[in-house]
Amino acid sequence: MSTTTISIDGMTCSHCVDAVTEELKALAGVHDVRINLNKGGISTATVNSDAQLDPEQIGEAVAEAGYTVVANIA
Ligand code: 9UX
Repeated sequence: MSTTTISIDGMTCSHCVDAVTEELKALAGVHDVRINLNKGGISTATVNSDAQLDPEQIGEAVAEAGYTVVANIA
C-alpha cells in the first residue's frame, strides 16, 4: 500500500475533479483517489495504490485530463 500526494494546477470545477480522478484511477494498482479542489489555484490529489507510482505516469494521466502536475509531494 502506497500513498502519493500531488499538486495539480488549473482545475476550476467538480467536472475537472471527475476527469482527473478517472484518469488516475485508470492507472494500474490505483484503488482510491481523493482530490481537494482549490478553484483556479493549486489543488491537491491523494492517490492510494498497491505499489509506489511512477511520477511520470501520474503526470501523463493528469495531462490526459487537461491539467498539470506542479509538484510531487510524496
Ligand atoms: Mo472544470 Mo469545465 O475546469 O471545462 S471548468 S471541467
